Amino acid sequence: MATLDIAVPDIGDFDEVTVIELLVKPGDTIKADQSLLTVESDKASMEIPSSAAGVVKELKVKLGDKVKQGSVVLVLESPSASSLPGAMDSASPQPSPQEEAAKPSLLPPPAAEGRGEGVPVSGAIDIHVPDIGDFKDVTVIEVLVKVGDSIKVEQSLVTVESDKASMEIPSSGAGVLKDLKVKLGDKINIGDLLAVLQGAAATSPAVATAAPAAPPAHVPASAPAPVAAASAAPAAPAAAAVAAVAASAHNPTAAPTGALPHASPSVRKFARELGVPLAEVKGAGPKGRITLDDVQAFTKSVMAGAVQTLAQAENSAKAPASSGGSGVGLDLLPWPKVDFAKFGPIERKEMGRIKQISGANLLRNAIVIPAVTNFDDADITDLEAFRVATNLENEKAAKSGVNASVKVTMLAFLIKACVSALKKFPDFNASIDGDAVVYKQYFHIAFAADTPNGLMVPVIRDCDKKGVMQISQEMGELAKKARDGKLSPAEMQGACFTISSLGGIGGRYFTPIINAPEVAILGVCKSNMEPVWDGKAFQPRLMLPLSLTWDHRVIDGAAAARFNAYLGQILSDFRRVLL
Ligand code: CAO
Repeated sequence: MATLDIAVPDIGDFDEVTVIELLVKPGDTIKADQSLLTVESDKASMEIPSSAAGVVKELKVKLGDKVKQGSVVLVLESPSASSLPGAMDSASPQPSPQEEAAKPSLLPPPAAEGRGEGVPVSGAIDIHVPDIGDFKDVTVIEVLVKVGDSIKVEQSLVTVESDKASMEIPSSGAGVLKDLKVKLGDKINIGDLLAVLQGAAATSPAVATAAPAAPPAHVPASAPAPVAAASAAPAAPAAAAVAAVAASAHNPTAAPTGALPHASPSVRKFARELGVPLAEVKGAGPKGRITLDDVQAFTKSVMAGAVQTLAQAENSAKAPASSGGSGVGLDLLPWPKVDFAKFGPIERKEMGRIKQISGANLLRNAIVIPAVTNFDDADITDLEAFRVATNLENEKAAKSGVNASVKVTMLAFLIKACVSALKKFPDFNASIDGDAVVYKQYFHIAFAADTPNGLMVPVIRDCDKKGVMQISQEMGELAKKARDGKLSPAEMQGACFTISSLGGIGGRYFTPIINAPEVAILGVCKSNMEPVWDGKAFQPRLMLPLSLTWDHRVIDGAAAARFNAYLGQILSDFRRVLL
């Protein structure tokens, strides 16, 4: 059994191409001419075929590697050594440059003499479809230029597609586009007139007149197409085009990982540079093909927070993998575009950074979490009396120099009460992580702080181990830091549960948005003296409105009602915290 190194064949003048897909793995039995991997340049994508049959012993490349002609991509155990181009007996010496030059090339011959390389051309230049190998009747799926455009040599004019490949057809000359001879959907073949330029520049080595059809460029083991040309000869763009097309852009049946998105190589490259997951982009082109505009529109939607990529949704929401669904964007209507100035005077102000960041997070949390809000009231009459009395004592003590004055806030009591409730109802002190729920055994509580720059959410750590006084003091310090814009990222991380208090402002109830990956948030509003029936008579009681929003994936409605009721009990008689 011979061992063969399978190398990248001649791929025209593509210096280096990137491996974007591996189509085989060690142990696979492959046939001669079977596609091994997909490589891509900015102009074309192509599959690299095997020049021999056998069993894959070792892959020599991985995703993202750059390869060029001659790069060994895998080692094959083959029952019979192949002499086909691209296969090298790894035990045998490498051919000399002279031998190499004498070998048949995969390319058509270099541009015929007298085609005017570098010679300025003025007047009309006919641009024909170059040699595109043995592909016939390829469809124009994208027109990249328009009449009046200034065209450079090798600038892509149209994108064509067959069932195996997509590629951009470059211009072999420079000048102003006078006439485009093809339109979307047209079928074109080698030598067809593509465009007419008003020339004022040099032509490339490629044909500026109809190119004679050359033999196919790729290297099917069954039908090699040797052409007597030195492989060291510079490949003309037309030749590159041949190599690009003849090697297929994508073969879904061969790809173990599923189909590549339907897009031209340049669009794929653009998407890769931006980190856009093409598979999640909806193509508006013919047959659902993804265009440059589609990628740009998708990027804008993600940046605006209107759409999440699948990875974002998975990372942030940690949606259970078993939940099914495609996870693809919400396909929302575009945001209404209104010229407000038409209706009256306006002033436009850019949104601050904090608002932009928190806005995107709030939107995600509002959309992704199945949230429900329960409303309740807690009787804090006695607690408020105790708080006021404590503050008076503190003030007195501070005045007499016994200790520094710390103002005890209702929010600090609420934090202690919530820690008790979280201990009793651990589902509220949890986070979703994939298919699992993580239950936290620590009690870090966040509170929403209104600042001139927007909403900030600092975290008080280990509230179970701290007294109301210490919590009040830390809260005051963190709230000041938030208002001064001095909170560190660490001071806003690690929370288990958040409290948002509008008590100092007013209102009755609201529906706070859960701060993912937490699963619940408590909103409190301004307490009011209300008549409360005690079974015999109405009594004036100070009632605190509670709004508890919870994630229905982890918490049930009954548990939420119990959580609120328990909070109410503690707040009405704080001694219960000790029980
Ligand atoms: N009922 C009645 N009065 C209340 C109250 C309540 N539930 N909560 C606070 N108060 C009172 C306080 O006792 C204080 O009164 P005094 O000045 O007479 O003592 C006054 O309201 C102001 O309190 P405060 O709001 O400054 O202090 P706090 O400790 O209650 O809250 C903080 C601190 C940082 C949470 C708060 O300043 C804040 O930023 N709240 C806004 C939070 C927010 O924006 N949430 C919305 C998020 S969703 O968009």
